[in-house]
Amino acid sequence: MAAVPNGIHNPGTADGWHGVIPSAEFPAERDRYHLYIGLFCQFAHRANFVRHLKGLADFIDISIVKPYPKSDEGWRFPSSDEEYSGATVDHLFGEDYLHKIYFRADPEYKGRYSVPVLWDQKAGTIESAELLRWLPTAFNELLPATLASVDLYPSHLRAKIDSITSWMQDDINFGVYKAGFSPTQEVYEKNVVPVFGALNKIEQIIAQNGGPFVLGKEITELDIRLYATLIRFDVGYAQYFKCNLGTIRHDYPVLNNWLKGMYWDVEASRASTNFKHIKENYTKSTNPNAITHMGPFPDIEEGVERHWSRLVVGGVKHPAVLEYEQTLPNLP
Ligand SMILES: N[C@@H](CCC(=O)N[C@@H](CS)C(=O)NCC(=O)O)C(=O)O
Repeated sequence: MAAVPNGIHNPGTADGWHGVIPSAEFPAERDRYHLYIGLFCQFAHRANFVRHLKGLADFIDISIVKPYPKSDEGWRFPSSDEEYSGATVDHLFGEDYLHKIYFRADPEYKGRYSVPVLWDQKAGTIESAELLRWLPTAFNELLPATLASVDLYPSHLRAKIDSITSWMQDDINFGVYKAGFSPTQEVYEKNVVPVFGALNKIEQIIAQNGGPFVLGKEITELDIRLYATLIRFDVGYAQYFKCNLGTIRHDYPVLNNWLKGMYWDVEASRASTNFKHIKENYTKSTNPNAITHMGPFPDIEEGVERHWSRLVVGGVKHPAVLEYEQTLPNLP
């Protein structure tokens, strides 16, 4: 196997890989890269969403781990594409565990075996927490103009995107995990509050911008980050992460309309969403009797309101939530 270039990853450590496409080491090429994901994972979802939105499915093939079981050895591939609907065998190497892909890149690797992984068939792996920042433009030189021009981080919206990202990541995207993995009652009660403070704030921002996207008429990376978390909210996090001071469908009319619009109107959303994988991930890997909740029904509601001004802005009125919401900055 080729040596991993300096600065991309330090072999024998727990560090991730930090390659970027396109670059001298990693040029944009059809069929060179392979994406490993789990359909349950909101971070992997971002990459798969971009893959569909930007028409990259023809350029980057995909393998999908099963949502459970999860042991110290990490995620598993099914033994056939029929074993668990939506999950696939490892199309590249036929491995049984995802960690074996990491060890192919670095036999002494000491870190986590997480999805997503973008495997470079020529040089090693690239796995990057920054995928959402560069994947949307990575293959632009090979794409038709209609797809190349879809810009999720346009210069005129960057100040707003950066401002919202600074708290949305902590309070919503990672916030649900902080609440869900709280070790004590006190920590849980502290951690669950910012999730809803930030949802209250986003509810207002979308209403101000008039939809259908967070910042108005243009879809941006904010919509992808927020979608990957909120499509899991009522069906997953509200139950197993105890994020239930409210639900999207009951307490957030604007966010719910945004979510429905994303799901029903943006094809890349539906193509990348699998509710069974989302619900069975935590319940079947951590819950003692592995019982998965049936509800809520339906997974996502229908009927997108096209007249955004008809929506009444909602929010969770818990005093601690309202107090936290006041600390979040207004849009620049
Ligand atoms: N570096 C990744 C981390 C993604 C991540 O945390 N994935 C979770 C599933 S949602 C995972 O695979 N965890 C396995 C583990 O940590 O052992 C990213 O942010 O893109």
